[in-house]
Amino acid sequence: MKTLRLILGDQLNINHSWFATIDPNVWYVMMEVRSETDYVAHHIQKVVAIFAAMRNFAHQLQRIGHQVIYITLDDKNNRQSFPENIRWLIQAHHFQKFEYQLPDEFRVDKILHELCLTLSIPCQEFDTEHFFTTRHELGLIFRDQKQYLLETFYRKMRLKHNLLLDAKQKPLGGKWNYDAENRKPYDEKVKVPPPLLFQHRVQPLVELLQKQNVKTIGSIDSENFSWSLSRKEALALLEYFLKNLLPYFGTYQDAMHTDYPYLFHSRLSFALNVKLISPHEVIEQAIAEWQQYPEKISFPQIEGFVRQILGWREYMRGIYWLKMPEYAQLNYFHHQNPLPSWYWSGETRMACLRDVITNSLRNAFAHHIQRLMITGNFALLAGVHPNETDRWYLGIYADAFEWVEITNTRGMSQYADGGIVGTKPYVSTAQYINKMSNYCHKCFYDKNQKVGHRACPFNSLYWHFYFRNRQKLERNLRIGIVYPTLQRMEANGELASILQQAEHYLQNAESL
Ligand code: FAD
Ligand code: DLZ
Ligand code: SF4
Repeated sequence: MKTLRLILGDQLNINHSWFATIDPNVWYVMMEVRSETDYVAHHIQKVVAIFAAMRNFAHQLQRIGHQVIYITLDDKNNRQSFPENIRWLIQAHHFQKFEYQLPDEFRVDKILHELCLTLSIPCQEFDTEHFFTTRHELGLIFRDQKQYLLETFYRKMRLKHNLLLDAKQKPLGGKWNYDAENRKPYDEKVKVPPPLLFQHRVQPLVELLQKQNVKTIGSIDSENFSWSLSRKEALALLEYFLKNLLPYFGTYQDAMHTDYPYLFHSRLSFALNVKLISPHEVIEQAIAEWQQYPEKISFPQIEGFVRQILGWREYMRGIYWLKMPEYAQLNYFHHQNPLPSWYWSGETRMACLRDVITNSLRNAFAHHIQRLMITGNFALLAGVHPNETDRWYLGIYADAFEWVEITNTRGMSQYADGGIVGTKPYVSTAQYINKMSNYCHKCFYDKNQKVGHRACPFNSLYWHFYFRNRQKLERNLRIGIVYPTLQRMEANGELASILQQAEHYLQNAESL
């Protein structure tokens, strides 16, 4: 039966069983389409990386003998959306069957479902053979439960996949989670290795996007494009991480530093999310490296890394499929403010935000704590509507795909889901930022002041946030001494001026 198989831009898994045999009746289609370039303003590096990786993948398939139809953005036959192109191909080439791999995104899943209802030929969907869990596994694990704790999920995954366990199925080292040991600021005791940056020439793709008037954000060095764009490069990135960065990954996971945008992070998220590399092989190789060099890689480093991929990454996907589409509407605090326009330029006097935003625009990357405790922290304190925050995160990072972006942003960072993902809102004053970074050293604002012309905005906005959300948060045991402290500040008269300062900053957020 003459069959058309769709491969999406984030389904570049060469080890998928589809590709094990060459079948002259099967045609693969990959397409660059405006429906995907335009659903949000993406960072130019994100679009270029996806297109370049797609083109490499198509060539790889062709080299091993598969038949590939590749529709470029400027192809005159391009209908610029998945369903329109598929309908046209089926008609033009008389395909008798249509097959696709389960998309990771709810929107695309719906589009393909609806398309199949209207086609007169049979359709079949296949698993992507990428994740540890099925779409609905998390929902089954937490059936009938009100809380979805990462820790519970993570332990189940360790047991199910027999990872980092002793012969009695107990966690190696005696503890499941070594997070408490993974919170050091960067103290310069070890040198930060330079990041492994590839050097691609992508000028033709940049010109294509310009000619087609695709609206993008951020900048690109089109002569030295550094993202990993093939499986070979993704494996090299993993190898580099294991040899050079894993030994300090956990220790400095939460650290931030102006000189080192990547510190000891792997930068594997883009390659993982477009499936150039699988989470199974990343974890297997990391564990093998630790087993070979236990004196170089201590147990908390490997446990911390495995937790990110086996725990957080799969957990976020599970929550996504359990809670969408309602999840995308949640706004627990009823926040309505716009995102300050300097999120798109980095032009603010706040050194921490300036550094993270400028680097995000330059690199299409920020590491986890920068996303959570700098840009996310401020947006939540400033009462920004989660739609605005989501749109920013979905656009700016090369690794941003809705299933992992929205759960991290709307859930973990903005607490707009009222505590499905996080057990408390991740907000802080300058004290935390100063402890974990060197940002405050050269800031216009004073990290120690709560009120006054130069008072750090985080210091008053933090108390304003807790004050205005008292009813929703007061009973949350994880928040600890916040409300007793707030009460004391109220009693001694300190609070009124702090709230006034915060009001001033909220009204003038644009000019911070
Ligand atoms: P490392 O620090 O080296 O971690 C290794 C791997 O663990 C990552 O590559 C990633 O696959 C996985 N991982 C770590 N933390 C998480 C997490 N919280 N959720 C899911 N996977 C995780 N990650 C994305 O892949 N896409 C996003 O769009 C995205 N948006 C985020 C938005 C916010 C507000 C926050 C707080 C986090 C977001 N994350 C997102 C998670 C995390 O920040 C990135 O995965 C990480 O920074 C990628 O860099 P890395 O590959 O060097 O990760
Ligand atoms: C993110 C993205 C972009 C910008 N462009 C394309 C594209 O032109 N063609 C394509 O197949 N995929 C693209 N993607 C990734 C898709 O948005 C992604 O496959 C869906 O989010 C998966 O559900
Ligand atoms: Fe950020 Fe405040 Fe520190 Fe400035 S003083 S870098 S605004 S935390």
